[in-house]
Formats: sequence, structure tokens, C-alpha cells
Amino acid sequence: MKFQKLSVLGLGYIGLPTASTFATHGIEVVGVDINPHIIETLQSGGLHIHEPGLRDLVQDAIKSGMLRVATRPEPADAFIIAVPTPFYDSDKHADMRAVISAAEAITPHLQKGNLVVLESTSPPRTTIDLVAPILEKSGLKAGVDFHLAYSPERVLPGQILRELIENARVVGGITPESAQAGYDLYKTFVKGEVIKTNATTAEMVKLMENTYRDVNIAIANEFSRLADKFGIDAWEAISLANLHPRVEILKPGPGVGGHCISVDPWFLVEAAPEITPFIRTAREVNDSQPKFVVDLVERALGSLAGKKIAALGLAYKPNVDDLRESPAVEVVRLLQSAGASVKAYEPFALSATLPNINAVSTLEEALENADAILLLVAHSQFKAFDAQEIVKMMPGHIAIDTVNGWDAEAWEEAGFELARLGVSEFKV
Ligand code: SAJ
Repeated sequence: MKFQKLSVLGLGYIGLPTASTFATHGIEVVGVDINPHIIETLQSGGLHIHEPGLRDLVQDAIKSGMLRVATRPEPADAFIIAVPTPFYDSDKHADMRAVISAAEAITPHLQKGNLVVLESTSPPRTTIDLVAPILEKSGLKAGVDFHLAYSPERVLPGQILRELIENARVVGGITPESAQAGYDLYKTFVKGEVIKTNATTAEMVKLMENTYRDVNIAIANEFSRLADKFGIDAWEAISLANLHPRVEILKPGPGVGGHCISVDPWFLVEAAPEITPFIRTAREVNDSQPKFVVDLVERALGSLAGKKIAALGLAYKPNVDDLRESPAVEVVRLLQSAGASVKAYEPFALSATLPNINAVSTLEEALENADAILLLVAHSQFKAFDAQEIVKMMPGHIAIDTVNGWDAEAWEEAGFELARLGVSEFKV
């Protein structure tokens, strides 16, 4: 199938790079977002999200005339839905309202022979049970009059533009013809393999990938607790275990954040709670890791009440500016509730404001008067710290490393007492 015009609904971390990449590969693209502020920002040459290389790509696409942005969709050969599917906070139910609205916005424009692809991470069977019936209100039949497919994005924030083109891509159709139509669309720019399957399998693939990672991080976190209890160094033990040819343990840390891995496993638990106790437990282990870190800090400091702590990093992982679902933010909040006074320094997001968090804009400010320095994110610039310099910048001599970012000998030589996650030195 040949595509001349495409409409991408949702211009966020996935939709905008996808729309721009299609536009720079010869397809006329209308990028749609319901948020007029985003449309105005893009039209005036700005960008509402941070991703290396994205600004240039978007500008090239807009200047070439192949990418236009608008608040409503218009008729096209194909439609891609790339809107967020977050969770309701309290009961962990998927919030599918944006997917429903996007499908409803496409329906009046749907024509015979069109292709619709859902990319948003969704519970199993969403394409068939939720999206198809909405689109069929057009009077056209899914899989007969128009093609319908699910294709998950699998790109890593920070490397989206490269991974979008190079990663293998799964396209699941509600019929083999729909899968083929999706294949033809993504082959416009995907250099990795494009594999055809059915829609529900493709939905499950995405959820299984992120759940696999979540449970593997949970076991690493549990190992860090066991190491602490039995007086060994978890990092050393993990690296020794990983010498085994069939073992690859991930890294412990203050918890799992971001809008993907800390969220996606809940789609499976919500869809089938009675047969997913393991996935649920892994989520709970990772969600309780910030509390474990706070206990570690308390042991290192004796007590938390009135203590001044410089917290380094608020992002959900190293070298990104994304603070969503960040365990570092949770650690800071828990420390404050326990009576500590925390100054947080996040060099990747200096202008971010978070309710009730005292984010400072320089390292000096974070460290003045501090009793302890707490490493929460393994940003390269934090790992490169010279302990001899840091010791001169703060009155306290306690350092806590939750990400194995600092060399114990160097920090102890500089005069610090170093507590490390997964290394038992401060007994309960
Ligand atoms: N983390 C650990 N220990 C580790 C690895 C990660 O504690 O050994 C933590 C990180 O610090 C972070 C969280 O896990 O808080 C997630 O980080 P990540 O780098 O593992 O993944 P994301 O969330 O940035 O991106 C993931 C990717 N999925 C997989 O690797 C299976 C990406 O390919 C997906 O496209 C993305 O989720 C998504 O959008 O779903």
C-alpha cells in the first residue's frame, strides 16, 4: 500500500518524533494535538519537550512544508494514535480517555481503504475491543473497509530519533491485510526489521518487554536489601554472578521511575489480577525502594529530624531531564516528611518547580550547611565529582550513594563516612 498523507494524533515524546520522521521521508503529515499551546509553540519554532536532535528535525520538517500542525485531524490515507495512557493514581486503572477521544476525532474523517494504527501503550485487546467499535461508528467495518493495527513504540528516551529508525518494529493487524498495511507504512523509514503479527500479540509484546525489565530490577533491588542484611557488597556480588553465562542481573537503585516501566506492568495486573501476583509484587518492591533508601539515610545520620541533606539528582534516570514518576523525588519527599530539611540539585532541570521541593540551582547552594550529601541519580557529572573538593564545600562528612556512583576509597580518604545502597556498613 502507498501512503501520501498521514495524520499523527498526539505530539508528545513519541508522536512528534514520529510525525517529523515521516515528514522528512516524503510523506505529507498533519500533526494533531488538542493542546493549542503545543500547536502555537511548534508553529513559532519552539519545542515543548526535550530530546536530543528533535528541535532540528521538527524545524526541517515544518520548513519543508511536509509537516503541518493543527488541533484537529483532517482526512488522510493513514492515522497514527500516539496519545498518553496514564494511570489513575489511586486504583491503578488505565486512563484510556485520550485514546477514546483520538479515535472519536478520526471517525468522521475515516474513508474506505484507510489505515489506523494505535501506538499508545494499552491493556491487551484495546485495539479490537475499544478502538475498532469507535471507528466503526463511521459506518465502515474494521478489517474489511479500513485497516486497523497496533504497533508499540520501543524507543529509549534520550535516544528516540536513532532508535525510531534502527529498532525492530512489531506491527499487529486485526487482519493479515491490516498488518501488511502497517508494515508498508513503517517501512517508509524503519531500517530495523518490521515484523507482522496480530494486534493483541503486539499489545502484549510491549507490556511484556517493560514488565520483564521491571521484575528484573525488582530482584536487583531485593538483592540490595539482602546484601545489606548479610554484610556483603551487592554490587560486587552482582558483577560476580553476572560472570555466569546465563545470568544478567540489573542494577539496584532508589526505585523505578519514568512513564513506562513503572506504569506498564499495571496494565497486565489490572487486566488479570488473579493470575499476576508476581508482576504485582515486583511493582510493589520497586515502589517501596525509596522507603528503603530513606531508612539507609536515617541509619547513616542517626536520625533524620532537623538534618540538612543535599540531594543530588531528581530525574528518573541518569543524564535525562525527565522527572516523571521519579523515585529520587519520592525519596526527597519521604525524607522531608521524616523531618529532614532537603535541598535538591538537578542540573538537567534547573527551571523545574515541584510542589514542596526545595530545588536549588547550584551545587554550592545545595551543599552549604549540609550534614550529608545524598547521590540519587548517576548523572555523569555527579559520578565525576572529586571528593577532596566536595569535602571543602560542606560542613558535614556523611555521604550516601544509592547508585554505586562513587569510589568508596576515594570518598573515605577525603574524610567522608560513605554509606552505600546494597553495602552493609551502617548496622540497624
Ligand atoms: N533502572 C534501575 N536499574 C537498572 C535499569 C534501570 O533501577 O538496571 C531504573 C532507571 O533508573 C529508571 C527505570 O529503571 O528509573 C527505567 O529506566 P530504563 O532506562 O530501564 O527505561 P525507560 O523507562 O527509560 O524506557 C523503557 C525502555 N524499555 C525497555 O528497556 C524494555 C524503552 O525501550 C521503552 O520504549 C520505554 O520504556 C517505553 O516507552 O515504554
